Amino acid sequence: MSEQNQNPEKRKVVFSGIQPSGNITLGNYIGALRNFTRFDDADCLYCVVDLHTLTVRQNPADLRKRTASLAALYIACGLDPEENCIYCQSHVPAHAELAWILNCFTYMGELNRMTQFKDKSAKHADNINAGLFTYPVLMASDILLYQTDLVPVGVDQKQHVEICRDIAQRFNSIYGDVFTIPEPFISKSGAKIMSLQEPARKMSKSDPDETFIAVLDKPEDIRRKLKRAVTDSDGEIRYDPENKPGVSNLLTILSVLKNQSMDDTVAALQGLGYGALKEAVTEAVLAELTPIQTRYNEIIADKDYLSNVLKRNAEKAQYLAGKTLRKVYRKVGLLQL
Ligand code: AQP
Repeated sequence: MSEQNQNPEKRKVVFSGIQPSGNITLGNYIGALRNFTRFDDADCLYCVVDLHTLTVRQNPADLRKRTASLAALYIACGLDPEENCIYCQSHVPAHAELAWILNCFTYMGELNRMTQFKDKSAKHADNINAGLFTYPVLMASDILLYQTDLVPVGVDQKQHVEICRDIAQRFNSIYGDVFTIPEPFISKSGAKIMSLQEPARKMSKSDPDETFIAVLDKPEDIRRKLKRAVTDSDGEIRYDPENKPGVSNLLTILSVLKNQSMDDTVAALQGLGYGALKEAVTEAVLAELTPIQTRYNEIIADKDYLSNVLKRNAEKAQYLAGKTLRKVYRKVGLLQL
């Protein structure tokens, strides 16, 4: 265990990031973003991980737009940028610099086991680049630069937090207590929201539009997509992810957004049909997203405000990251002037 982990006085550090690789989905929101506001007593850093998106070809103008949009969305979801360090990954060069060092402490065999690499290689068979393969190392440096204790993520990112821990432990075992060993923070329900069209698959922002609800979708689009969500033919409202993935996914969304147990959620719908379930989910989604969209529209309209927030917080992140990076450089033997 590292020094930092053993010090009970130290305020906890929370770090997480989301890629601006598409429209932020209800899955990203429930699995990650919604949990970001839960750490009142910690020092929180929330990064727009734009470098990660380059593992897949991006349209440059769209990427710039989506990066600013995601930063605005962080704020609109309730993260006060005075209290939380909201910044872009590419504005803090230490992320890429530490990633190089950590690449030299990560084994090909470990990276080969990453399920996201396998999934994304299948999805982008024409562009299986080295960045896609070493993605978890960049993610490890994102986390380790800030001596992070907790990483709120959806369940699909658990394996990446685990490899980050392995890399940190390996480095610490050679050089002493350099990195805090982070823990994933994964909520019990909603850690994997499924596609509306193929409920056996995760909802993903880079999938076709009809498969997900975007946090910034118009109400009429939300209604339409939920109306068309795939269910099943037995007609019974019951939570059974294996046999009834579509209905169970809708129930999960409803129970999380209403802060209600699954039993209470199912009980409230007894005797009703799937139409009523979809209507209840639609109302819950609109109630959650409408105020976020209103705040988002205000924030995104004020370009100066957003760029000031990003600039100020990038400086703060650069300072914090620089401390860890210098220590790492010193430990591995790079000459410092
Ligand atoms: N369907 C989901 N349910 C719950 N949580 C989810 N997350 C992603 N999808 C779901 C969580 O959202 C955060 C964002 O992660 P990311 O942008 O770094 O990449 P990702 O996990 O690959 O998310 P996507 O939406 O599937 O993006 P693309 O399509 O670009 O790959 C993470 O905490 C993730 O767990």
